[in-house]
Amino acid sequence: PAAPDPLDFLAVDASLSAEEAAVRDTVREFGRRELLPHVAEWFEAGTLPDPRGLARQFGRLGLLGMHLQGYGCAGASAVCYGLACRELEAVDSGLRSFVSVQGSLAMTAIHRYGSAEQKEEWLPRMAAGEAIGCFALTEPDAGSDPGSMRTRARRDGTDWVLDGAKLWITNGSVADVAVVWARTDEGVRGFVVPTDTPGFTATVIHRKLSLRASVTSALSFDGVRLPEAARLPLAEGLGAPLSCLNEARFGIVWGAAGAARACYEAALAYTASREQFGRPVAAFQLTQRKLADMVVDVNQAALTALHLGRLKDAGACHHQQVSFGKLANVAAARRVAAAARSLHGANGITLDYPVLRHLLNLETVATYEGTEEIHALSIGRAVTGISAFR
Ligand code: TGC
Ligand code: FAD
Repeated sequence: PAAPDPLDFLAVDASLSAEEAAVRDTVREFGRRELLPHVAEWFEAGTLPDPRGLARQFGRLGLLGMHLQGYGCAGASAVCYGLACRELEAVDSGLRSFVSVQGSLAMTAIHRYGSAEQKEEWLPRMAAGEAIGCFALTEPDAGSDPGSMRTRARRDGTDWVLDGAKLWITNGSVADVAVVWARTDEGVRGFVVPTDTPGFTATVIHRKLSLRASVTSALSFDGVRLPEAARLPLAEGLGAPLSCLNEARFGIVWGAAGAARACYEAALAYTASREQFGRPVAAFQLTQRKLADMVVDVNQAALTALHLGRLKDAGACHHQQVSFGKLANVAAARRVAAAARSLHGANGITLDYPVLRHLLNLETVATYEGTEEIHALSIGRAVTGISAFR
């Protein structure tokens, strides 16, 4: 057998089909050409300077709602979507987040729970990147426990009136449409809210030290009046938003593998060229231990992602298995990014190298879409049959 490729040690990518490899190569090439040269600048500025331009570029590549069928969406397999997430997050978690929020969250909510009119109105434009969506579940006092949300929608004749606040909403200030989850007398319901509706305001959150190449916002709803046609007719209860989260979490399983790979590749290159004590840093046993641990983490993460992708394409991926992937791969990526940063010495604390940027981003990735603790408790509940959430 051939010696392992240092950049794909377990030859995980060798099992990809030609179509899957083509998606990987297209997104990787796009990321390296169009995104990577600018991303440190965006991270330093703490924003995405041209979210609409970016959305249109993602749309042209078919990355928005990539796994959805019809309405101008690519109808790709779960593995193809995962590979796209992996290659985007190898550049920066903020860019994968942009695609996750648009496709896995906002578009999936409309595609799965929307009326024919809602789908026709929003999905083709969102797939093309002509309209940007956000997904508003988290509130100032309801994060891990979204079932305690306070945002409320009450009926007023044939209309609904929405009052409340959401926090930490990716793309909230640049969105044309917000999928907002609210408590009603009938339980949790979802609403498709055009962001120019009177009473809707979005404010950018500043001073983030993580996911800086991403717009994060606070939303407030002050008597936002909506017709019945704005309610997602098929969404009944908290299970509806949670089912959308599974889609985004699946993308994160792959994305974290991409961030880990990028940090490992940076460390491998850096330690080969940096010399101390008359030898490349890569020659020291302590470095090789770190590199070996990274190889294990990076390849196990890639395997986990691909396995879950194959299960998902077979219609057999349970949300508790997605929790496994999110917990395992984000933890692996954090270990790899921390070790890679240390191997870069002082250079590792700058934006000239990607390692600290990834490590900082991964603090968010470990927090959103269910914290580490939440996924641990989901797995704990699955294997014991006992809920330790409350
Ligand atoms: P629980 O009683 O467990 O469940 C309520 C109903 O929902 C069902 N369910 C799920 N369905 C589909 N997928 C899942 N993952 C599901 N988890 C639960 C469940 O079967 C039940 O259905 P039914 O018919 O029996 O009523 O609810 P709980 O209140 O005990 O909460 C469970 C818990 C803690 C796991 C859940 O609340 C949770 O996942 N919390 C974390 C919240 C979270 O992840 N928020 C993310 C916000 S969006 C975001 O962060 C975007 S970041 C940007 C980016 O993605 O890049
Ligand atoms: P809390 O829920 O307050 O948790 C605090 C700590 O308590 C954590 O360590 C948590 O694990 C722990 N904890 C909580 N409950 C338990 C328990 N039962 N047992 C043990 N430990 C527990 N949300 C959206 O709706 N849409 C978005 O687009 C979005 N984008 C985001 C972008 C960024 C940059 C960030 C940082 C967050 C984003 N979020 C978004 C919010 C994100 O989903 C929440 O931050 C996350 O769900 C955690 O909620 P919290 O921050 O309120 O933390």
